[in-house]
Amino acid sequence: MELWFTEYQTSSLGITCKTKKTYHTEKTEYQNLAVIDTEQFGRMLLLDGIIQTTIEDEFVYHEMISHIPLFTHKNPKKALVIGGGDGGSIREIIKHPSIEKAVLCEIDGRVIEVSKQYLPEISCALENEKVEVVVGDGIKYVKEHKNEFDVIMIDSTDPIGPAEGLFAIDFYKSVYEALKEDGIFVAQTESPFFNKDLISRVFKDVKSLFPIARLYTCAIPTYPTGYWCFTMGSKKYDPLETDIDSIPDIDTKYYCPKIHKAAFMLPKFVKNLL
Ligand code: AG3
Repeated sequence: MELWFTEYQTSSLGITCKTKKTYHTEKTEYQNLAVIDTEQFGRMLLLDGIIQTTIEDEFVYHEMISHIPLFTHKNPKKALVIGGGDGGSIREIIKHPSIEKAVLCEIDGRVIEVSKQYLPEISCALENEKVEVVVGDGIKYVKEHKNEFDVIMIDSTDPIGPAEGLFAIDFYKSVYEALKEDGIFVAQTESPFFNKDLISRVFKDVKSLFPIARLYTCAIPTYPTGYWCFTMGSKKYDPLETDIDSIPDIDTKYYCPKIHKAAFMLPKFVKNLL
C-alpha cells in the first residue's frame, strides 16, 4: 500500500512525500513527535506535522546556522543552541577547534532522545565531551546566563505555538545580555516568500538592539518555498568583513568561504523587507 505524508505549509499549499516506514510517533508534553522514512528525503523528524529536518537536506540548515556566525567571530569558545534538539547545529559547532563548550537548551527532552535513536547521523555529537545538554526553557535559560556566550543560535520551530516567544524582542534582549561584548547571535527566520512581516519585524528588532544586523539566505528543499533565511545580530564583527581567505577548510557540503559572503547578497524583494 502506498502511504503519503503531507505537511500543510499554508492553508492552500502542501509538500507531499511518499513514505517507506513510520519509525516513531508520540505525543510528548509539548507536541506530536514523529520520525518517518521517505523515498525522496530519507528519514524525517516531524513536530506537529511540520518537517523539522531530513537526512537528505539537513546539512544546508545546520551548516548555515552555525558556520556563518562561528567564522564571523574571530575566536568562538562558548556557543549556545536554543531548540535544535536533533543535534545538527551542535554537530557543526564542534567542528570548530576553538570551541571549548557547546550548550544545547531544548525544551522537549523527547526530541533529543528520539533523534538519538533514529537520526544518529544528525545527533551524533550530543555525546561529545564538549557538549552540555540542558532540557529546559530557552527563554528562562538565556535570562539566567549573562555575558557568557560568544555565539548563540536560535534553532527553533516555526513562530507558532511553543516557539512564539523565541521571535519576541524581549527574548532578543536577553540574548543580547547572554552574549559577551563581541558576541553574535543568529535566528532561523523562515521564508522570504511566505513570512515577509515576520522577517521585517525581527530585522527591525535586532537592528534596534545590535550595532550590526544582517540577513542571509540559503536553499532548503523541504522547507516552505525552498528558500530560507537567517537573521544575525552582532555586537562587533561584521560577516561582510570576514577575511574569507583565512577560513580553514572544514568538512561541509554547502558552506564554503565564498558562500560566507554570497549568502548575504539579497534579491531586491528580500532587501526591500529590511
Ligand atoms: N527548525 C525548523 C525550521 C522550520 C521548518 N518549517 C517548516 N517546515 N514549516 C529546524 C530544526 C533543525 N535543527
